[in-house]
Amino acid sequence: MEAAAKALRQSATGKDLRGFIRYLEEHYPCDVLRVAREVDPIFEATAILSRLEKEDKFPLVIFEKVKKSTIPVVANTHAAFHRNAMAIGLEPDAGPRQFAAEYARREAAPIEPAVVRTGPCKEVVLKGSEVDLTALPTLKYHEKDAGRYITHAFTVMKDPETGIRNAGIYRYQVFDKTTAGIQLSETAHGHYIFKKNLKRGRPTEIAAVIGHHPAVSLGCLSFTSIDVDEFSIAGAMLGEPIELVRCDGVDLEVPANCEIVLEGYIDPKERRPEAPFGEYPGTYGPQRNNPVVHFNRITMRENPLYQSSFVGHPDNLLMSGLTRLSAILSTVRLACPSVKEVYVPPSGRCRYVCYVAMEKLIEGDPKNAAMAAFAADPFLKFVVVVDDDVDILKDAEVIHAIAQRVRWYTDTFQVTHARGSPLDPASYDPAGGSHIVTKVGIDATRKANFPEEIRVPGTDKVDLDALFGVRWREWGR
Ligand SMILES: Cc1cc2nc3c(=O)[nH]c(=O)nc-3n(C[C@H](O)[C@H](O)[C@H](O)COP(=O)(O)O)c2cc1C
Ligand SMILES: [Mn+2]
Repeated sequence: MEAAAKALRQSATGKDLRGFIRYLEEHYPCDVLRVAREVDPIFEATAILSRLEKEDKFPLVIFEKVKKSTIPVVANTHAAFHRNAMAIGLEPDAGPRQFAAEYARREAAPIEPAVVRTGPCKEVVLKGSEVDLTALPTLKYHEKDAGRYITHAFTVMKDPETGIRNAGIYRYQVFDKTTAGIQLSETAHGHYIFKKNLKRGRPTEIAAVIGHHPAVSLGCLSFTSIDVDEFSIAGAMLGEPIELVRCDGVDLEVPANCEIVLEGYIDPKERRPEAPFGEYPGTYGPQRNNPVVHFNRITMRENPLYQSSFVGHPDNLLMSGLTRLSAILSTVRLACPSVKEVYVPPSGRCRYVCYVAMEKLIEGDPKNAAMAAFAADPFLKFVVVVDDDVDILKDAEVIHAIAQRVRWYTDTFQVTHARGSPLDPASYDPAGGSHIVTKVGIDATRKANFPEEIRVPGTDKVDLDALFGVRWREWGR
């Protein structure tokens, strides 16, 4: 019954980006704001988003007219938690726990994509001298960004060893009509695929896919093995097989119902300075000599939408945080069966910090759980393991457990020189974009002989309404 209701709710949200927007405008009109007047892609669009954020407002925003482009920009798709929940068939009032459970359920039942002959993303084909990245309404986001960026394209590649498809989101700095810089962090499969081709002296073919239903982006961000095609997980998130069409310029397949496809290849030899760029930690990612992509074909819908992600803001952070919980949990539970749940709190930018709640049945387990979390997710730097009566959605409860239950000398461990994110502002050489970091695990569970904690018998049985009527509820309002 519940599964059928979810499927029904989800199919109402559409199969593609425009379908999702139509659904929101019809049922949740407050969730969409349109800007009809012309906006400057250099800081003006992001100033509007940033101002909305200051006011604690996270609607999806459509910039209908961006200076020097005919294509509208769809921004902030993932910035509000409830839109992520709705995208995978949950009620808008679902919380992170329900999201994590539903995401894990779908991830465990992948739906293979289906190749079809053609689709909407092929309505317009641009090749040769018609290829022009500068005609896209790419934005300049933050003050010191090196240029205009494509931030919400999931890039398709194929592993040269296995032939298995890979999809991940990597930023592109637009250099000119046909070239762009790409940042393949050491945390991404895309980096390994590029390196495998590099060893063989071969270019890496890519297709950058822009604009799809948010369930597809959530699926592409699944923290899965390099041997799993993210499109099979994206299908599970969407509740139906992703229809793929073959590209004509590269040996790759892309979703038929996306908005824009950029086809090209990464030159194995060429490097060019890319960035600074305002990144997810809330600091600028440093300039690095990054690979260069040559684009030689663009296909799109007749009146395409361009999707942007506001990196360093909830639009980007939520997407990346929610999609890694299931992989961390399953790895940690493999190591320690009595682990109950995991969370990557927004206070850790949904990337660096992980809380693990467990029923401690065996001494020593908390440290194994922390090691397993580090093995699962290279972004993690601090893992805190607590007893399962601690609500790990609340930072204050976890800090309380650290304050009360940790003997630093025996209950923590550190691993130096481990692989982390090259954007980590506390890496060994943040200005040089080093991905080498130190990881710290903390066992904040109660230890043997922990003093008994105070409690008042009968608290749960007190009926405040019977005692005070509604008056007690007024306090603190
Ligand atoms: C909006 C957004 C931008 C991102 N930009 C990058 C990026 O430029 N480089 C990168 O390596 N990862 C980036 N990521 C993170 C990767 O997409 C993520 O780690 C993904 O799981 C990588 O997939 P892969 O391991 O299959 O390559 C970004 C994520 C989001 C949500
Ligand atoms: Mn992958």
